[in-house]
Amino acid sequence: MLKSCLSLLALSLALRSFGGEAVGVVTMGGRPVSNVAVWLVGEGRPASTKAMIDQRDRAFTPHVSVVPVGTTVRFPNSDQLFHNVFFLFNERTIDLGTYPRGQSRQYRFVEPGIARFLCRIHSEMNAYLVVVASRHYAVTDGQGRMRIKDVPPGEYTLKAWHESGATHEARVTIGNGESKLQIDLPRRQ
Ligand SMILES: [Cu+2]
Repeated sequence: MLKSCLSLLALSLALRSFGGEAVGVVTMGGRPVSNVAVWLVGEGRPASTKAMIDQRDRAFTPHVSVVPVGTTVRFPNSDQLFHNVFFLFNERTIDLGTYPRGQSRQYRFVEPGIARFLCRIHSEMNAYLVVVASRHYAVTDGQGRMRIKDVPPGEYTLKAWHESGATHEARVTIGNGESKLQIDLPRRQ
């Protein structure tokens, strides 16, 4: 028992030292900016997962999210009123319908692209989903900070996207431990 515990501990330490971490602050025109999608394209295949965009207080939450190709996204309605969910994705328009609190719809994204979500009832509601061929991604927080954990050391193409249309692309090297990345997006009006 003790022996297997020790070997588990050794394994977890080995795994920890193997992984790199990409950290940084994304700026736009020199100022930290939130809701920027950041991802690393390398050799690892995307691992599909499950995600959710909630409809709450007349807003889609989160406003910006990133998912790997193959991911199924749920769209529950948590408000006391009807919402509609439709989105534009790779030049297609897909309408998931209009439904009340407690109901949900879902959709599986099988190709990379950027989906823009809207509600036909509340014109102020909008959100973005960035579907990427990557398993290493993040969205910047309110201070523009991002952190991508468990990245195998190696060469990657770093990509970033902001809803203003600003993008960034660069080759980066991720080492063991923390690798600091610097991204300054061009300011768009
Ligand atoms: Cu709505």
